[in-house]
Amino acid sequence: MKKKSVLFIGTLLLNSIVLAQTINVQPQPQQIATTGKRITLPTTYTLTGAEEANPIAVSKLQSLLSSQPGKKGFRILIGEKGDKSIRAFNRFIPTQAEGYYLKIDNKQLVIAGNNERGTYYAMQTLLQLLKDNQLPEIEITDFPAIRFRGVVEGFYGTPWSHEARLRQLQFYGENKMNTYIYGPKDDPYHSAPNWRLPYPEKEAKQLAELVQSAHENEVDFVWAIHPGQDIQWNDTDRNLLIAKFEKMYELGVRSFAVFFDDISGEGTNPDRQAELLNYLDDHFVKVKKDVTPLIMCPTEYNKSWSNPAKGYLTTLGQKLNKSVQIMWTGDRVVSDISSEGIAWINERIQRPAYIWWNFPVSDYVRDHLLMGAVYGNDTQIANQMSGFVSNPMEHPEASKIAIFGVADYAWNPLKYNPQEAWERAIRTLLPQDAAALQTFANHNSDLGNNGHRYRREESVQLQPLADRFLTHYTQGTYHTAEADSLQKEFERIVESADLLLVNKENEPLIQEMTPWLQQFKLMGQMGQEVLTLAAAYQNNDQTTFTNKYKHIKALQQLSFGIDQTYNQNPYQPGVKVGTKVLQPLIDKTFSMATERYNEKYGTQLNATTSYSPHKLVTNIEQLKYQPLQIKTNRIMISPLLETVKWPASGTLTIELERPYTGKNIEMDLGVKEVATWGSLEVSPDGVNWTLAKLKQENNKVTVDLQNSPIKAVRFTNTSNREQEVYLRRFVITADK
Ligand code: 14T
Repeated sequence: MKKKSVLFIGTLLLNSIVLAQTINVQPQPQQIATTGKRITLPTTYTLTGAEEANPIAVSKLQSLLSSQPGKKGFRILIGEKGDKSIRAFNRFIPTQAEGYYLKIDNKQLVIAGNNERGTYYAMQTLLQLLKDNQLPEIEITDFPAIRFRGVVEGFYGTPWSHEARLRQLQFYGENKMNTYIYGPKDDPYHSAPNWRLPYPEKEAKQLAELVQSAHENEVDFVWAIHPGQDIQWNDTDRNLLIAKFEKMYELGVRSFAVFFDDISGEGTNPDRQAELLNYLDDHFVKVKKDVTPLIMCPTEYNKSWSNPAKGYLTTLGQKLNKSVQIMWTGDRVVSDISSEGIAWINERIQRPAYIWWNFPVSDYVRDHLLMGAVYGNDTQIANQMSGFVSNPMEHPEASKIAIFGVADYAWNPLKYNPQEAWERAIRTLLPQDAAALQTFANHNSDLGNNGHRYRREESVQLQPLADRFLTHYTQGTYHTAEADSLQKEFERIVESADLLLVNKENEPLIQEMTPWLQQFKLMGQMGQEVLTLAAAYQNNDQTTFTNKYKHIKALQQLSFGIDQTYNQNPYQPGVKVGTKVLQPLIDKTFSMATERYNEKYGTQLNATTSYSPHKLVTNIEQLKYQPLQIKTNRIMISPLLETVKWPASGTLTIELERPYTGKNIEMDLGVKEVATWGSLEVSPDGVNWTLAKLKQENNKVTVDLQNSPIKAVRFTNTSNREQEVYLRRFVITADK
């Protein structure tokens, strides 16, 4: 008997502990009050309001309840403000659109929305609260701090697949995001010149399906058009635009956006842009009645690109109908939103900005995965923005860590905690292997050097230890205790990579991550072996040193192989992991240990860690980190999206590992008559140089190498002034 009661008290205690831990609503509600008690979902109940309430919410509710409603028992009330069913609770319903009131006690369940979407969000909260057929006794008053929250598929690169988009829309609904802006830069029917054409049948059908799915998840599907690159400010193009909108309307689209970003020329004129948008607003949006307010992305969409003297933004602010939303990425293309920054833009556009946050988009650092926390945006400025949408990576599942954070931030910024949201996101995405995913994400969040100079924290907990170890090691002391702690992390990395590689909980996520997981595992192994190598040197153990050295060289080759095989886009090809703390730690330790060994034993082991056989050498800052790609008999420089400011006497050299039989060189700098200011030279040995004879047709330069031996190629601006060019193509073709 006695035993039993102890057990009983034990269970009770456990229950309340479990309960305290499990009330975790995403995004975090504004107000939440619990008694600590739990109730079991009853089998006999009455249901009031189902006919009037949001049908999507009602059907979600019904799928929870096993039996049909009866005439007595537990009371369930559902409805929107003003409905008879929930009249008694009217005064508890928040006044904000999409807000809701949710009450659960042992007699009743009240699901009351400020509007239909509010009721739906109350249902999403209810679904999260339900665990093992039990609900907490709870009262929640909740509403979003920011009116529009979501995602803009606005990146360059492979657009998301149809299936991926369907999974996204469900995820947005679950996380109380109400907006998906469709604007993939590489959809030809979104941008120039095909924006004028209707979608082909297959694409149209899929878009209609997305619109339907968005509706079922209470997400506004916003279809964006990007006509600025070639639009003519005449009736023809205006009518073509309206006709395209009509087509999209027929597919079910009820929300529209017009993007004027990343264009040049006539399309950038703010008076014309405002005229067109107002025309669309007056003759399309207002006529249709069921179309939501227009959204526009301006050409000057960030402060660093704005030119106050020319008044582009103030013109939009004055001329654009007040109902049109204006997007903004902050002080720079990629930047976090500050209080001063948002005040600056709002004053110019005379309305609260609609924030386009360029995170976790990785189209300018495509070799990295950005899996870190969402942080950096001011948490006190919700009332100064009309919307907050995230531009994600081309990897839809991997982007969900950040999207989850954005959902939490945009719903309730005052309660937002970056680290907690990040951990909850990881647990939600991969409950069984959350620890492994967290290890991976922890070491894969920074972007590395990049043109936008946007950086993120990475390996935060490990960094002090890594720094200490390196400082001591540089001074000549190998701290065994420090090395042991580092070893533990490398072990954890190898284990995490293996667990994730075979994980079956979320296959689309694992599939996206696989090349990076393989690289992560190799990095973990390399870390372990490098520490052992350094220890072997300390112990004067030459045999172990030599063995580990060989193994590390092999791991470096394998890693280089992955980098050259997967994710071979033309911009930042390859697969990089742990670039902020771990890889530098491994590389520096390896170099120092090997140099010391060479010195002590008179050997000539290669202490460098550059795995590429060929090298790019330049005195032009912008090009220093441009990767080289090697494909069979071709060596090429990755092209750049933005212009290159090539200074006078700026030189770019490609040094080959050894002399090859030269076939030809192709170069496209996006300009004509390159020979008037630049010279291309070739060298058979890296010492003696001869001027190459250029053949140029339009922007394309070619050099016939006529099978001459070739060890290096360089291009120099020999004029006395800066040249503005594009680096579109630079390829050396050579045999053996
Ligand atoms: F519309 C804008 F708000 C915007 O951010 N446009 C693009 C966007 O599609 C892209 O994903 C993002 C990140 O790369 O930045 C903008 O694209 C750029 C930015 C540049 F600085 C394209 C070229 C650039 F040189």
